[in-house]
Amino acid sequence: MKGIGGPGAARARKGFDWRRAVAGICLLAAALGCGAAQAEDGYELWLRYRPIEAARADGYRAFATQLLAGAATPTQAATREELQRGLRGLLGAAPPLAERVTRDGALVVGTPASSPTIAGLRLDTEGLGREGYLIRSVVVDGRKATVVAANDDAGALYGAFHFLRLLQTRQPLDRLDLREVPRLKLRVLNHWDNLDRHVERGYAGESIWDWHKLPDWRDPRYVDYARANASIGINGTVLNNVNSNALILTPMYLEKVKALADVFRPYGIRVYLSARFSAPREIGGLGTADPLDPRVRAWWKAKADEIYRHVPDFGGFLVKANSEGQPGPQDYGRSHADGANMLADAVAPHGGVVMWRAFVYSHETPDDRAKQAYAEFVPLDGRFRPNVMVQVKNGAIDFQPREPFHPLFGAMPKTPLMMEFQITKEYLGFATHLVYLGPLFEETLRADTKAKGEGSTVARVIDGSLHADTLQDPLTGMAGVANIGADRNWSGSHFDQANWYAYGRLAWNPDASSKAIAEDWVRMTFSNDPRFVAPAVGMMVASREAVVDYMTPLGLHHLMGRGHHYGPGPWVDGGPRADWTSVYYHRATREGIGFDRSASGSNAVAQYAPAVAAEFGDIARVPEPFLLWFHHVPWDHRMRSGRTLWHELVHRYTRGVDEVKKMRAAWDGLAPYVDAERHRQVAAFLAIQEKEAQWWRDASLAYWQSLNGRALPPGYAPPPKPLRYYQSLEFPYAPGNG
Ligand code: BDP
Repeated sequence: MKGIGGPGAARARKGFDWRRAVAGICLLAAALGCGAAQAEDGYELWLRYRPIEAARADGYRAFATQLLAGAATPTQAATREELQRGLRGLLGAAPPLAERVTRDGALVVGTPASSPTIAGLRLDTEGLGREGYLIRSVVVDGRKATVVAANDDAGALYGAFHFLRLLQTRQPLDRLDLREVPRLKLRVLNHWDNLDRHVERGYAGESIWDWHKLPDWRDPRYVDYARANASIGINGTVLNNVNSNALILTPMYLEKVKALADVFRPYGIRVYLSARFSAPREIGGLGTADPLDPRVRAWWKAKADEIYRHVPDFGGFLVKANSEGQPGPQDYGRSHADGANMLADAVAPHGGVVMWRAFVYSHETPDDRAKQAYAEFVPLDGRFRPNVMVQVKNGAIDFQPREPFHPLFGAMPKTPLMMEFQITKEYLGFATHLVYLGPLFEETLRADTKAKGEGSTVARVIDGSLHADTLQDPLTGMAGVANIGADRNWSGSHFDQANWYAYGRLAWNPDASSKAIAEDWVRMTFSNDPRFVAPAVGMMVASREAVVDYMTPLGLHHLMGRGHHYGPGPWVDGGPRADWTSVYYHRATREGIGFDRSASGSNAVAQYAPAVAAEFGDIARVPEPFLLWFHHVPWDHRMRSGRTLWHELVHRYTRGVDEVKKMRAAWDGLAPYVDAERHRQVAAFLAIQEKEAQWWRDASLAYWQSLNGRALPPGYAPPPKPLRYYQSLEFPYAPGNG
């Protein structure tokens, strides 16, 4: 590769015997089989610092002949340690530590305060903030060097991970001139982890937080968790489920929370908690949780003070209120703003924030569920304290394989809105389906709300730039519902690690390309061999459309099994509430299918900006992927392909299954480039995915046929079993259920 072995490399090769010596030791170790025995169980994630192939390694060593990096603070120490670990793994040895640049090829990492060399370079660090960084090829005292510079230790840590990524993905290191500043301030994971270690919608084993043994036993895994997050810029973590338990706020648990916060702090990660709104009653001995009651306000203030005594940099609260049976301010006739502001006032003196969720829909409201968050929150625009963010799911229903963007984006110009994505695949096949979520995240972020004309993307809503005139220097952020558990491979499957990774990278830069991110991840996690990279990225990029096709094509949604959401259940009806059934969402009859949200139906389209509403509300103009989301359509409706709607549905279900077959074949061909252990598990999971994709197709088609009485178009295999077979399947112990 151009650049790696430049003139500097040749010079460096002449001078330094330590590298040769180390290379020799490595070769010997490899010959003796050391290292080869290491299990590839996925634990190392994308921080898998395997030796760079010999032909290139020398070129890279020329850019790491010395390491200048301080260790005066815990973050600096963590940064230095990561660089040493990474370079040792990648190059066979960590470069010697130095105080001054005395050779070509030094790596200098730090801030003007931590490094006299960096101070002397007088780099333009203005505008980098606390977390941004520069990576640059420079000359120090006449010698070539690479500098990773920031204003603050946190920025230098992020820059160090980026530098390692350049090696991991085999990028050239000469003439570096990189400048990175995160676009969003809060980049947080939401763990839906309960105190009994059950993870709601978790498919990777039990919670990684071993509450029982904390605070005395701090599992070393917590450090690896922090490293992985820091490597992708995640700077916050909400430890407990939004369906919260007030016990987390009791002194015993706050000791445990403190222990975790202490582990994460060097990695720039703040801890947040989900607060149960009724805590003043449940653990505070008060008779009420009314947010306007002075005793309640005083209780939360004292509770916040207590938390900050344990965790001085506590991030703040996440709250699910008056949603799906959770307590909230409406229990006392107060608004969401009253509730959020009360908590915001309690944490404000300490610099804390409140992330108040907009995922609300009420038992009492008979209106289209898709409309309810907008109806409740838009009237409150401008009524929240500046340290409140309203956290909005990407779509108006619930993390479906495909949803149009949530109509709240663009509709609250005076309130900071935070994106909430679901990384765990509750509705996308749990851990066994290979579905790369990068394209889903990207599609939402790039969607144009048209709130202020063309180009008013969701990304610009959440980064604050769209509403800069009505919101000065607002909080900005993104939340991802974590897919992390105690499984050895963290995420339940090897490829689900990519969803955690992509989430972090997009939270850092919401305009990044999900395909480019997939490529980085593949190179770091598996192999840089081009014969592997292109097909693996191809599988990932195609996988999202495949799952939409075999589960919920053309805008269908919420058709999965009741409660656990595993497998197809388009026939689900009855039960406690209509909007927890499938028939509520698809409305299929003998004549047609789909939810009419146009002006002739629920008119949910009117919640979008006029230009978007006109498009979504017109059956002739609506993008076909959203057809049945917004319209009730006759089975004979003519699609853009020329097929009837019924034919098109059959075609898409079948295409989805075929795509999974292609993914399987592609993966089989990749065996030579992957260790057997990971290859085998991915292959087995793909086989499960194919079986389940087929099941989704067959069960769905059998059900639609029972309503429309139509045969399949010629050339399509009929479902092999009768509908009643698919309806008879039950999964009382499917994982992750509430
Ligand atoms: C739904 C989940 C449920 C969560 C809820 C939420 O099924 O387990 O509690 O969202 O986001 O997706 O609060």
